[in-house]
Amino acid sequence: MKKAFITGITGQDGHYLSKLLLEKDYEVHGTIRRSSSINTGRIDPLISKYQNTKQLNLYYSDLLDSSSLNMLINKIQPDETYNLAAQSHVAVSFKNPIFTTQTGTLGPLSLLEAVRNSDKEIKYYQASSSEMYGGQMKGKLNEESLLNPKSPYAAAKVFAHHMTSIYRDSYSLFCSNGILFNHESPHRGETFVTRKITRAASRIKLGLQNKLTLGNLEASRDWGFAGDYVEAMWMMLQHDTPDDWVIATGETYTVRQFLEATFKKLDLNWEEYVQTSDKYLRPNEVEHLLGDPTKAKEELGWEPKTSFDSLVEMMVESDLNLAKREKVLVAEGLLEPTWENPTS
Ligand code: NAP
Ligand code: G4F
Repeated sequence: MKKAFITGITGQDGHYLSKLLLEKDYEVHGTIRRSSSINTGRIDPLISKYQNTKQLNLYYSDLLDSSSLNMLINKIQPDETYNLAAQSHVAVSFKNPIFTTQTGTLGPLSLLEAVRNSDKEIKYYQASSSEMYGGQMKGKLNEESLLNPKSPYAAAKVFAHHMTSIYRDSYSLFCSNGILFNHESPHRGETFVTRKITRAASRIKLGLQNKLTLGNLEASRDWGFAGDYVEAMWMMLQHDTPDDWVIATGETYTVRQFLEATFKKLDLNWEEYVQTSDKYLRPNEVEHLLGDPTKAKEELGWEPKTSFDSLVEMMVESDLNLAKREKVLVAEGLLEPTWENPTS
């Protein structure tokens, strides 16, 4: 049984990756952070399913606590390590630049050091990001494209990206970077734009919300499905040699187009409900992202399986079900009605 160590297992990708690896009979070890409210919601079904086995194991840790990372790598001796943990919200990285940078730079470096100092050969995956490109190029971005970070988040990702290749080249370690373009799902955090839109539109449909406030509607992103993208992470660590790969769909859509597609699925006209506010504009916007996944297709045999339309459909269906349950709780007086998520 192979062992995988995953940081950020409670996040969107942590959910899909741990599910994939458990289905492949891996023993999965993941780190969670102490929080005043329970933060394992996304993986609770997996915790229930595997509670009587030793296949899923969780530990308190933090990327800033290098001693716990060292201890865990030594104790678990994983075959594969997936570093998914990060303060992953670009807009928040401008508000909390030091935490974002410390987590995004010292975190991966501490983990790389723990891997380097281990007697066992451990494969390492770094969650790199298309944000590193900065979004000024209109053409398709590949592994050779210039990195031009525009936020504390992206600058930290560039550092970790380079350190991953430096450790690969300097110490002959099996370290790979997955340069993933935006990927979404029903498990996407509610403050990222796609999920903010599908959640709000579903609540509007059921009368639980009457407006949606967004920032820049003209930004465009290459949006794929997270379930497809975690397969690429695993494929990278099964490849003969470590390297860097772009994972994307090769199509880009604006926030406005995502809005239109979502509201249309619910027979609503988005223009009646959506307003914009400077509150959601960023100090330095990444305007346009479009990836070229040719290398991943040719070398890993990876291709996206989910279309833009199917992704929107999947997210709307899930959020409509969530809104229906919320409506019952509000009707029974068990939940206070809220008109718009104030923190999104
Ligand atoms: P996510 O849903 O925001 O999950 C982030 C995870 O990191 C959560 O488990 C979070 O824990 C954990 N975390 C945050 N700060 C931490 C710290 N200091 N120490 C330990 N754990 C910490 O992100 P995601 O969408 O799954 O993305 C996974 C990774 O891929 C991230 O590194 C992200 O930057 C990168 N990425 C994402 C995309 C995308 O479009 N989704 C694209 C490219 C790259 P809590 O649950 O306790 O908050
Ligand atoms: O959904 P977003 O917050 O994602 P963003 O900034 O592209 O970052 C995500 O993808 C990266 C990969 O490229 C990851 F590395 C990163 O961790 C994260 O997962 O914003 C997408 C676009 C932006 O241009 C933003 O300005 O949507 C625009 N937008 C417009 N109104 C909004 C809003 N974004 C958010 N979050 N909230 C809004 O109200």
